[in-house]
Amino acid sequence: MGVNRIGGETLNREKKIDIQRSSRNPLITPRDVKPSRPDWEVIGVFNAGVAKYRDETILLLRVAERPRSPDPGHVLVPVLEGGAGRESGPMDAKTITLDRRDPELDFGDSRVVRDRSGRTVFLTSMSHLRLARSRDGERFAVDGRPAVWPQGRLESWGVEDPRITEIDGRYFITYSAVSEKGVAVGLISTEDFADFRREGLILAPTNKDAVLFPEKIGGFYYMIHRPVPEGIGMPEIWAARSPDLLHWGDHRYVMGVRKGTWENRRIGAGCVPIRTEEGWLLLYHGADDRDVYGMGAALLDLTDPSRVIARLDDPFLTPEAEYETNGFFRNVVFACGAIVEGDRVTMYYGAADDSMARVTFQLSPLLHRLLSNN
Ligand code: MAN
Repeated sequence: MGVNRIGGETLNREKKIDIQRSSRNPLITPRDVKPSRPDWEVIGVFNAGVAKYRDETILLLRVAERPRSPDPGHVLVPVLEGGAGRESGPMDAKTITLDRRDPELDFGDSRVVRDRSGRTVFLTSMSHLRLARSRDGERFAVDGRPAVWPQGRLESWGVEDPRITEIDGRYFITYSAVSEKGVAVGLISTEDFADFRREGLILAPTNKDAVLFPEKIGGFYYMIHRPVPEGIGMPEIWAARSPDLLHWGDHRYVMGVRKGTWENRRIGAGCVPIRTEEGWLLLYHGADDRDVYGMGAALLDLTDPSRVIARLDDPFLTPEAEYETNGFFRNVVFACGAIVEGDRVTMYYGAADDSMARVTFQLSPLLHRLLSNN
């Protein structure tokens, strides 16, 4: 594991973090992805996990699909069904038809269907995970078929938002397992992105945005996760540790939303923490009460990652480009992974719950900003 240095320059408050959007953005759009069934359409390809495998950049894409609807007055909701109580094994796809005029239902959020009390009763799409590969990190070939398909009744609404952490030569994928029972965190591992081994659910609902650290700290594996408390508390960032990647405990509160700011509604981990000499750099997402999602940065203690050393006041990336401000769910930049080579970070992110894009930037100015208290 390489250690990233911030170099010998003096701390400079004004040092600009120069964020370069790729001129090829958006890199992957729904048109580039073949639906998993002929009667379904792909409506989003976003929030991909990222890894370097051999000489290729791998994206594990979240592909959201729904049954094609001939009639705009009806919403066709995809769900998977299996035998009663079945926790694993193949599931059959089923379509539920909902009437847009149904007074009991609220279709105001493109992502979900809510009942009158505000509870989510369906998702409008179902996600699976699909591989895309690239040699230059910009031009991707997307597989024709799913790599990870939802399995068992606790994934009957789909699998979403994977993060990939390489630990000792094996890739561990944390993801959201979504069903009517809630959103839980699942773990899958692979050595070669061909065979995927299911390790089971590691956190019960409601929890999302879990990322594993790439190495053990003080003899334990560490994870950042994001419980979604109901009633008391907010969706904020926590840490936990484990002796074996499967059993997690010693949960600690790490950092929270900030009133009156771009991140007053929710925050959650984005990319796999990046080890630097100054601490673990956590690139995370935040959203305000208008659901505008940006990317922020914090520095966590190297030996106790539940301790925050520094945190930027402002997001370093906000939705500005057309493909970020317009899409299936507008005004979203949401990163699940990055590749770090020396001082250069290439961060891949979902834009507007619609397509994949990337930015590049240098680590050192970001660390300077963090360490000079913004
Ligand atoms: C939220 C959004 C959706 C996602 C559901 C379930 O509504 O993040 O994109 O499908 O949660 O995880």
